[in-house]
Amino acid sequence: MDEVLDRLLDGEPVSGQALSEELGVTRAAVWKQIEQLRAQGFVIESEGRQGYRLTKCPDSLLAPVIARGLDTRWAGRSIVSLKSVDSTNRYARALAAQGAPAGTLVLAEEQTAGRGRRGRGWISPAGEGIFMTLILRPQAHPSQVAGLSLQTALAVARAIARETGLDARIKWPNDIVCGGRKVCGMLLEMNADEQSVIDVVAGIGINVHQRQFAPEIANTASSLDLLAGRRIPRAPLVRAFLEEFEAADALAAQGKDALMAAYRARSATLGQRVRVVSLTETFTGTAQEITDSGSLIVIDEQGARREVLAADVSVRGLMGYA
Ligand code: BT5
Repeated sequence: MDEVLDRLLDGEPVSGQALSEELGVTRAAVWKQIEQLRAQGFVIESEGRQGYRLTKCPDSLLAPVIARGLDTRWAGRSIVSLKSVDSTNRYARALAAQGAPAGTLVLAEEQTAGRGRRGRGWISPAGEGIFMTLILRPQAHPSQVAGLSLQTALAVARAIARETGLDARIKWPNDIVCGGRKVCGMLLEMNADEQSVIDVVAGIGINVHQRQFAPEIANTASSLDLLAGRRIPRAPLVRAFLEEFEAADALAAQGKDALMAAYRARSATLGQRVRVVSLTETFTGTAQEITDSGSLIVIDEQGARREVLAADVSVRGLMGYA
């Protein structure tokens, strides 16, 4: 189906005969694929002798749609687009284990067991969001991969801002907030031995078209459509993310300072009053910086410098923390 769609995306009419010859399949097979595309909302006119012409593309995440106009060297150069999957991170880890190259992107219309951090879930209704995982193969020591999470967050925030005009901000460690609401969560998972990283999967869930949310997130979550006041198409946002990821990669290659400066400019947390809730304690302070290992440094009320790694951090003025 991908090849037929790719050919139709050229915009020119193409005959069933030409398609069947070019792709080496029967005309009946071509017709079947055209019907499958139509069932997914692609408007394909049959213009007599001239053949098939694509006149309307739905809000699709199929690989050829994403690939059209994608301006990257390696990110998203191979795309696996799934209708439904338990978790794109789980799927991508299996692909990575089989040797999938860096830059392979797994996308799904729906997740039936989307994962958050520490055993939590990610609500992933069909057709409403972007659920995707990028496979990375950094040449790095396991202690250095924290930078990848900053890079991913920066790329997503910039992509959302670029495509929607919203002021998308990064809430440490892995949320993107717009208008004080969570619109995106990220989950990076690493596969490494003691010496080196084998692969990292960067999973990203973005709320795009939702108009309603499950009761447990109704007060904290929103979607890009609701916040922007218009329908945000998903494919351009996926492309923007891939392009911004490569741009952030180039920044990271210049050194940590360059990446951190760009990150700081998009942070909802750094420089703000925060409340830290960990398994063992709760305290308030001012978020100051992020260390190389990815910890948040908070200066507490007594002026002590505290390193926060695994905790929930609320930012004053955001999501109900007054
Ligand atoms: C995250 O975890 O925010 C990371 C979410 C990563 C999801 C992506 S989707 C593609 C890839 N494949 C996967 O299986 N996962 C990744 P955490 O910070 O633990 O936040 C989870 C919490 O956010 C939940 O306990 C809910 O309270 C809330 N939540 C769940 N679904 C949400 C949604 N769609 N929008 C906003 N908040 C949500």
